[in-house]
Amino acid sequence: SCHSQPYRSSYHFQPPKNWMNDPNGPMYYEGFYHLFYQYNPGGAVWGNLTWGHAVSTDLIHWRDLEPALKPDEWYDNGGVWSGSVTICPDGSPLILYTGVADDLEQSQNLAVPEDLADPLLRKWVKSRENPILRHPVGIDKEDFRDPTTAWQVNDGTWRILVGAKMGRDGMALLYKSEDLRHWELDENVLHTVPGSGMWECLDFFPIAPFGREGLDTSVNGPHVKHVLKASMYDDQHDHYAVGTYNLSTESFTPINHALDIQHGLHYDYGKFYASKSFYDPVKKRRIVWGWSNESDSAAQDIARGWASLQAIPRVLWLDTALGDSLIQAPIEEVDDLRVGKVSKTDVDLEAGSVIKIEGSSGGQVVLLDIEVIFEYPNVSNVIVQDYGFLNGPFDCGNGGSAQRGVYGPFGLLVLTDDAYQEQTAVFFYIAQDANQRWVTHFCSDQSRSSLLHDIDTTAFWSDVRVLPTENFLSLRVLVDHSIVESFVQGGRMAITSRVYPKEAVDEKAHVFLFNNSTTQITVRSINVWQMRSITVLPLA
Ligand code: DQQ
Repeated sequence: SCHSQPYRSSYHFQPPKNWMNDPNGPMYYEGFYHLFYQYNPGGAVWGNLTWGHAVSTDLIHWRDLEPALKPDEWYDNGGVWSGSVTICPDGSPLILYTGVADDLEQSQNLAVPEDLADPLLRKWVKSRENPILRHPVGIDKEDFRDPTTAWQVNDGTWRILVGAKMGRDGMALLYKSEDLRHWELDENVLHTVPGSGMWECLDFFPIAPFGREGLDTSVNGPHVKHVLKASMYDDQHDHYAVGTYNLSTESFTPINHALDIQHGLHYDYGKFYASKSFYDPVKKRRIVWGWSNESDSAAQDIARGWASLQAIPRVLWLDTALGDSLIQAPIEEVDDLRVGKVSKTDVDLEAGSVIKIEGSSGGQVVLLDIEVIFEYPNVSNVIVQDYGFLNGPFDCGNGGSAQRGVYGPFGLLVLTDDAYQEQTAVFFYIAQDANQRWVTHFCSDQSRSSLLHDIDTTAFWSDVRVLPTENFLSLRVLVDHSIVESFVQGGRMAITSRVYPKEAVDEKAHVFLFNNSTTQITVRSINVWQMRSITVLPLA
């Protein structure tokens, strides 16, 4: 194309053109990873939803195929919406998805591959029994969607969840089946939270008590914990809780953090929504995909001809040090893209200093993988186990990286030009709360990221739990043109942001360490890798 496309991603998935939103039904089948996604074949805005389809052997290099499901039946004419894949005991995959009828009624529907011998599974057949689930009494026809992957319990019967709301109460409706085709609403809802609004794209899966290995969706037992994730329509964030799944009461109970908008845990405190996980039997891991929406105007999306990308696939495991939350890390396949490493150790960052990471100029500096470890500054009483601090005195939205405290802000400037006209700051800020306890915060500040207008430059932040044994703060940042993904303290929290620099593009984008606090900060180590460039291949 003659138009320059500085914001298209390289190693983050996006289709060759048009609109994309939620990841749907990710799975592994006969040598290929499959990713389906909400896709508008007709343009760069939300609408005409089909299931786009792409395949890969390594979750990094993708080939885009023709859409797997199109709106062509009375029950899905208004859109083939989100859903999941279940791998049946015979190894064959089955899609459950939400169809939207012309009158906006949402129903759950089933589709199976036409030819199981085709590892690309290019053709899918909708069941003649569709719709297999209509909205129950008490649930509005427009509040009933996004079926989960099914799991099988001890007696051989199956379960799924469907997101819903009753009044203002978001809930996970539980359905039972003997054959994965005929489903009955259980008298219990798996979980509900008063006042939380509509729950979209539910995800429910087991998690091992120790180690990084993932569990297949039907695994259960006395030591297994479960994760329930709800994409909350009201605040457009993916909320989750680690808890216990009690089969006799068919209920889920969070261990510590309630699954609510005000106090709950997020997968990501930035732009990451409608996520969907799957079990990868090849590398025995649970991987989650999440949608990262644009932050600029629809007019700009239309002019560019595309909108949205998928965050890098993340491996999930239990944070055993805390026991009530997850660790997220980019899949290890990302490391294979690393070239041209620049390293430094023991860097003293004087109060008020900015240090350019030499060697980060030239080449593909808009494609980076950065790992940095700071010494934890010598504050007293740094142990803060409490959560629910989001309304505390630190407010990153008010000044962002231009604030000045004793122990923050310090961190990185990425996609930043030499004159600092444009800078995306990802940084730590350690401050005392109302009870004089030191709390570590992390912020992704987009407020000075672009000279362009019509861009949402909201800052994203949250607190980070730091254990008494941790005398460091770690940060990993993936940069890919218009996406900046930060993984903090080994993946204990994450923030994804979208940025659109005008000047700090191509060879004019640089990386800096900065310390705007009044105290010297020590960088134990920093590694910056440039990443090889990749493009999604269109339909052959
Ligand atoms: N997106 C889909 C719905 C889902 C929403 C429609 C979440 O199925 O609830 O595109 O982003």
